[in-house]
Amino acid sequence: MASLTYAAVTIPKFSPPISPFPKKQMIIPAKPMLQSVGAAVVATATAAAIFTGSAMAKEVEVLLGSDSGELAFVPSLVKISAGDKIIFRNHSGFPHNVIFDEDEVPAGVDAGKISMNEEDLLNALDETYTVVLSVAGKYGFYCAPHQGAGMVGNVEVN
Ligand SMILES: [Cu+2]
Repeated sequence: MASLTYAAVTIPKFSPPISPFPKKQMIIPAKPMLQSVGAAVVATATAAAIFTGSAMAKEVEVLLGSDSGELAFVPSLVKISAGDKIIFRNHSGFPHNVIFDEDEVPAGVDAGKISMNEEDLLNALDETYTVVLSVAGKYGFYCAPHQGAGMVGNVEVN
């Protein structure tokens, strides 16, 4: 009995903890940079190129699920400029995910590279998925679990 108890206690130590939200690593805090635009621009040419790129990019937030619990992206149409960041934020009615339709992306864009994996789901309130779209054109995306319920959206990148 003692050895069984010992084994039961120690076994979990052999399992490395699995991060449930590996995509979170993709989120880069840009706001502090925005506040130091002036300083960045007068810095070295290399640094200025990097910082102005970040500072000029906009962030647009899209809620997954409406305030009233509707299965929808809010807003469902997003208009941005190339290089802007879209932050999809889990809001209600989850789990959700964000899949760009391979038939509704500009030529040359790999929908898989800008989408979550179909099996990945945002399960917690305010969990986010962030994507930067750098190619102009029209994009269509959907939530895999709720596509049939009309949870779809569009992006226009200029
Ligand atoms: Cu959904």
